[in-house]
Amino acid sequence: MQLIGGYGSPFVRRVGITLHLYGIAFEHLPLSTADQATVERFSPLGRIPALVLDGGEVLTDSSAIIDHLDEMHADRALTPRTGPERRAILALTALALATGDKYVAAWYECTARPESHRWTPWLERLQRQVRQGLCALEDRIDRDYLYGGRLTQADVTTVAVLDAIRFDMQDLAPEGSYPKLSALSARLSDLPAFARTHPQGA
Ligand SMILES: N[C@@H](CCC(=O)N[C@@H](CS)C(=O)NCC(=O)O)C(=O)O
Repeated sequence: MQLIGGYGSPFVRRVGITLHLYGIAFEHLPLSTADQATVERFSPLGRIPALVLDGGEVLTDSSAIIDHLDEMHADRALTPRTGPERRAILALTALALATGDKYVAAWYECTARPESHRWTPWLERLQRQVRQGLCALEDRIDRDYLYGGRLTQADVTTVAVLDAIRFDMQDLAPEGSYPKLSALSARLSDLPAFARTHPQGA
């Protein structure tokens, strides 16, 4: 299996963490979206992540990839297959993913668009949405985790998003903000799955 994309992307990182936690061997190709021609060999729109399965089939989009990994490793799945727990964990994961989407959009707004073409009210809306997402997630921490006092995909995705924001756009989540999410990230950063995929080492 090959995972395409660098861990600076929270979407790639959540897949990398999940692969490590499930004990699945894989090769990591830390390509950036700037490596457009190479990424497009795997992913028609040039987006990351992509996962090349052992038979050569390629999956794109972190949620589709993780759904496949969950199906293969149902005994360890970080999202239960059915029931109210599944609904709650998917809802929290969706909240973290939406926060990640808004952070990535804000980051492109600041890095890809020439300064003369930036529309400040739009950038401010994106930044406000990132903060609102992080606040909502902070409020949901219960017994050290987002759901049920144990590690789930909601925690994996939230920590991938928070760490990426802190790595790239520190002013959206300065030191000392979101104390419960920060404690979760600090605790999980000791696990090899998180340490080996940190954006700092990407
Ligand atoms: N919903 C997608 C989002 C993936 C995504 O936004 N990837 C970014 C990098 S962080 C990307 O490929 N951007 C380039 C583009 O969309 O053209 C997922 O969960 O995988």
